[in-house]
Amino acid sequence: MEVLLENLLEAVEFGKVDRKSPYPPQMREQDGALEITVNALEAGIGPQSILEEALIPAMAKVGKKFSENKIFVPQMLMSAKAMGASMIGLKPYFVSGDIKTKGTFIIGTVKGDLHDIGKNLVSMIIEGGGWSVIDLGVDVSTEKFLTALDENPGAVIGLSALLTTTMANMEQTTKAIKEKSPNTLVLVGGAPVNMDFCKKIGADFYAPEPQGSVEYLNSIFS
Ligand code: B1M
Repeated sequence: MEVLLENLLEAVEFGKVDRKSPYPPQMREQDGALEITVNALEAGIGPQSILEEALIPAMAKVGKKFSENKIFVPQMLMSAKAMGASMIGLKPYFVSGDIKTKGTFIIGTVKGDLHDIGKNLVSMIIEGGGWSVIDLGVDVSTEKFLTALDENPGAVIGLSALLTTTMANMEQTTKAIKEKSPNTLVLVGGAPVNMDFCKKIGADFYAPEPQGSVEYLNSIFS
């Protein structure tokens, strides 16, 4: 049983999606996250254990290696793909409520901004950290964030911006969220954003990379 969880952790950490995937070369001909998850469920390993003992630690390792510049965007995307393959098997348990998440994280790239590569990485690392993620996509209006918050009371909001011109929209959205719901946590990030800007607009936390965001969330919702 433990071997399956160890193998799954390794498959996600190194981005082995399924058996037929040629990546990474050193794991060729081995089962990937897809098959190992099916085998683990069939062996009676609970979905919560799969999440907590394999996927979350795998993504924590990936996030740490990325923040230490030991791996780069392509490797991170392969790990995201592998995690996605595992999640296919776990999805029914999320839907039925058999898997408990730490909370809901609503993320989007702010209005006027179409950059989504960084936002997708943040989304994936936070999901891998045990959160239920609602990804609103790109060019997300303030109204759309507010509606999503109405539908998911208690959720944390994450805003991404890559353009200096759209940082103004990040400020507008943050202010609207805080006005409507002062206790809602707002996390911000993206290349032109920094901690000074975060404080100036009244957001709660800025992280330069995804791992910082998930560590902040874990410190608050442990
Ligand atoms: Co655009 N673009 N782009 N672009 N683009 C930049 C951002 C730019 C710096 C390039 C440049 O001029 N050197 C520049 C911005 C200049 C500025 O504002 N100061 C720029 C521009 C000007 C533009 C257009 C205006 C170009 C034009 O049309 N004239 C246009 C704008 C379109 C729009 O958004 N309305 C545009 C368009 C595009 C493409 C569509 C072609 C494409 C985006 C494709 C896509 O995302 N699907 C694109 C790309 C790829 C880039 C660059 C080259 C790469 C961005 C990226 O994906 N980086 C970028 C130049 C560069 O950065 N070298 C550039 C990789 C990604 C992993 O990093 O997004 O920073 P990043 O995310 C990081 C962190 O920032 C952090 O975690 C991630 C992982 O570490 N993070 C968070 C991000 N969000 C976070 C949220 C958090 C926490 C952390 O909490 C919630």
